[in-house]
Amino acid sequence: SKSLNPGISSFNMSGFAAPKIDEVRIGFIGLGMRGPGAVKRMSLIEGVSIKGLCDLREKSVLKSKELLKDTKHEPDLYYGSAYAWKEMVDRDDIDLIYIATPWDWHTPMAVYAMEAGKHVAVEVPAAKTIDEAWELVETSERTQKHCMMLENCCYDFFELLTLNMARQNYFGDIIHGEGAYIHNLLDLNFDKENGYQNMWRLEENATRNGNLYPTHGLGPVCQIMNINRGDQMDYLNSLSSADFDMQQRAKNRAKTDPFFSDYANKNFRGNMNTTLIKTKKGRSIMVQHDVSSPRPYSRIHIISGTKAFAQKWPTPGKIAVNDIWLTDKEMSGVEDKYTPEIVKKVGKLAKKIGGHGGMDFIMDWRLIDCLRNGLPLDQDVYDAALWSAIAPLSEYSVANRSNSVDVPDFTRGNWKTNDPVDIGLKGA
Ligand code: A2G
Repeated sequence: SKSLNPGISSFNMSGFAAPKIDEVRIGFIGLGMRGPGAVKRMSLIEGVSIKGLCDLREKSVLKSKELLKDTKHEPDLYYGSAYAWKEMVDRDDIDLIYIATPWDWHTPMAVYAMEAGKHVAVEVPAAKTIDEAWELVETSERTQKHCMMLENCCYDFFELLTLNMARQNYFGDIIHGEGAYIHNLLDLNFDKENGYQNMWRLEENATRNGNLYPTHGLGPVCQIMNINRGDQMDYLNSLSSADFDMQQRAKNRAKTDPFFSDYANKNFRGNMNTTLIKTKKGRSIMVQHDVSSPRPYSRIHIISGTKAFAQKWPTPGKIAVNDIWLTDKEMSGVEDKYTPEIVKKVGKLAKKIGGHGGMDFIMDWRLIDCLRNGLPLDQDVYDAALWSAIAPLSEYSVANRSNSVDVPDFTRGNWKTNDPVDIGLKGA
């Protein structure tokens, strides 16, 4: 398999800067859960022109168009067939395709868009299989188009703060990190009216067993550890608990709704998945996934170094030095000293506009700022491929009594010399 054969990279997209784009012309595909918010946020950013809106459903397209009613944007609308998006992507007056469709469609749409000469911003996870992850890498390298995964958690306030602190050696050597996606989605995943179209997310949980959603927890930890840019993942082990909730819920629902009869007999993925990753430089990462237990939301975000320790959840985030938590006053001092420039610049506006407390806006703003100024994007195709690949690798380990699995090096050796991510820490 390709994952065991590192090969060579035809062109290194890490640090790649595309020619400046004065006005970034965007086409959106997928206007269900995530799309409309992105349309709204992008419409507020200078130097953006929204050219097209696409979804299977006319209703969704019209709803997003409505969000633009008092703005300068007059997008064309695409809907009604499963391939309406191709018509939009084939246009020659679009620079960026923004993809927020079900997971199955992420790679096919991203690849098609890069082939059609467009940069791509794609929701998490960018790929579902190792082959898809390689396809993204090979296509981005060959076409020299950006393929950014929209890992919004890399732009959250405490995550950016700890990244900036790590850069200035506050934590000393980073030894260990933890991330997670722990979010009770039981109701949402079983919601036929307001949930995911055709219950696609329930289907994912009913047919795959592992960490299906690793990127929210991993992204910020990987940036702090310079994964793909100074360090690299080596191997992982993954273990899942049994499912104590989802099949039972499917059985109950099936009593009154035949739609769920199929699901009543499916082997749902376990409530909790825990994956352990070893890096080439000897660090460890733990990443967890649970969307079906009655727990408060958490992405953990633990950074453990030789000099200091950080933990975001339960919020507010805390820092400890010499085994002792900083006081509120000391914490304000840290914030004064280490708040990154990008947060100073757009943090306040982001909080006002919102989107997971502001991080969604910082992400979209930064994407446009990089494209307009011809800067490398913070998340390149290797990050998209690697962070997404943890899902299929975890499935493989879970299916094999948690035995270790090698993690492919999508950079094919370039991790040793790639520069750390910029992300507007020093200026934006
Ligand atoms: O819940 C949150 O908004 C998730 N994002 C998003 O990825 C999706 O899973 C959604 C489900 O309703 C974060 O947690 C940052």
